[in-house]
Amino acid sequence: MSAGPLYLGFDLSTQQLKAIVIASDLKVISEAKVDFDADFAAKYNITKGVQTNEDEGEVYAPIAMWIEAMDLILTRLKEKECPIDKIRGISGSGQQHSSVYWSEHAEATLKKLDSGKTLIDQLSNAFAYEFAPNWQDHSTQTECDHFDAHLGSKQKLADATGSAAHHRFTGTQILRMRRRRPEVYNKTARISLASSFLASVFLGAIAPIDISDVTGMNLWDIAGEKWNESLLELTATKEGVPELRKKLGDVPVDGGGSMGGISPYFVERYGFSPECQIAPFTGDNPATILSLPLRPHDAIVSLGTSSTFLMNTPNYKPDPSYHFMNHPTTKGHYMFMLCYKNGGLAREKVRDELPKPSGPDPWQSFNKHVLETPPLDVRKDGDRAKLGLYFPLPEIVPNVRAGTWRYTCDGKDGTRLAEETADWGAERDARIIVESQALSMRLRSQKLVTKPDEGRPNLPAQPRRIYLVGGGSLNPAIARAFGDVLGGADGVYRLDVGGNACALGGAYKALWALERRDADESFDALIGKRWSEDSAIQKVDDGYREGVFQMYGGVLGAFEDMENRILEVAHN
Ligand code: XUL
Repeated sequence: MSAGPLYLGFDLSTQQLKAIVIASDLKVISEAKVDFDADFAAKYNITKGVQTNEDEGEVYAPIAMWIEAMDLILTRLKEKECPIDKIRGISGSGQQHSSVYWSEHAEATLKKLDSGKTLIDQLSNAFAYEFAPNWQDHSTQTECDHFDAHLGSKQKLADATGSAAHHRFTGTQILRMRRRRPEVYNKTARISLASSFLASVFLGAIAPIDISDVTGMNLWDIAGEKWNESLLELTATKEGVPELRKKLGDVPVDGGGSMGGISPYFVERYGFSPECQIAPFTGDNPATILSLPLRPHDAIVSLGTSSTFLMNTPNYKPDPSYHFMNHPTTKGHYMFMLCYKNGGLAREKVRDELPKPSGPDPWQSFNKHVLETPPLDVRKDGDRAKLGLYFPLPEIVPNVRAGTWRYTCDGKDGTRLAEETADWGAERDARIIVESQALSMRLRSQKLVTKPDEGRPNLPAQPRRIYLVGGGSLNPAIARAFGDVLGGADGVYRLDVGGNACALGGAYKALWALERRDADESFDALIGKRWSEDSAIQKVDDGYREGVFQMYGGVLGAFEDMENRILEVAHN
């Protein structure tokens, strides 16, 4: 066993509560999880961790289930003989945007928890509402319209808060709560996010909302580092602002340090040391970028059923179609996030149009066509470049209805864009769909990247490293095409930190929060020194290729024009 203190990270996601314990040298010591459907489906009447009210578009989780899960996961860690007494710090993550409405009894109840009883037996009077709206909730269209209009435009809302209005963002959810369930809103003494809710129970007091997770609310003025007064007025009415401020509390700008010692409940019941400190918990996407020492201009591309693009950047250039959030540990840096609905399923649809391969790998023919088709299907000088959008599901980035569109343009400079009405065949679609997914990411991140300072002064602006995660990261043809389009001065890597990236990011955050020399020692510097690259990442592509990268640059404007033309006729 590694000597020295241990750190515990949690992740309260939609379907599970996970825990991971690491040593100071980042070795994983113990893991446990509670799976809401497997452990509690019948008791809490949930499917995939949530209940739904389809008539109103509401999706929510029972808070009692989360609380039961907390005792259960600690019991499981204990059963696995995790040395709980050596844990010196706890942090973690929660699904973003989800909100918890505490009652006036919450503070007092959290403070005097009796270790002879379970949490659920004691916390039943601590909530004004028994459910937490989930990030999949889409009941807030009216509230989104009000948020988008309130500062003048979607762009102005994004400028101020990092994002345009989204159904799941907590400000719109709180506004709806006040209008739809005024008795709940009036009874609410404090509002937590999923992350600060979890932290509160461990702290035995209501924990402040985290500086990164607060930027998933449409209420936080990022530049001013304070609640946006005008948006508070929209949410609570002018007279209601002081009351709403009390409910939301103050937000410390430092994501590190300790918020206080662990509640005696956990010391007495599970054997934690009274020295164990609670560090700020954050959102699950911010925690993902803490599961490795992600340096400025590094990007993570998650290729799952949907796709996500995350980047650590010092540049703040908001736009209604994506998100900027405060970086969870580094002041002045941001997490740039693109969330696409169409990813792996769209690629599979194209794959299934091709003749079924004879071998065991269902991707064999798809990959062959991705690799054998030249970039943009330009085979010789004068050939037109092929571009497309392949959305079996309505997309958010950009906001268009489901559909497939194919276009061509001049292969050199992107001029003479024209819609292609004929189908050019699934063989070509294989390359074009992967390129188009990467081109969309390049288009939206192009203003954020800078020339890499890797001793190669002639390199154009691009991400430093690209880390691929999720199912698609196992596919070498997809890695190659993403490298062709996005570059990556230091290459494309497959990142495998196990199935527990957010909890691991939480554990690393606890370590950094409590072991940093001073507030200036950055997360990536501290974790970078202890991180063993070899066990977590594997280089899968060289990334930047001279000539090819520039070729995609030549059609980026045409790709944007294509999206705009499609948006004119097919806006969601
Ligand atoms: C991000 C979002 C989801 C949840 C998942 O904006 O809503 O990624 O954080 O738990």
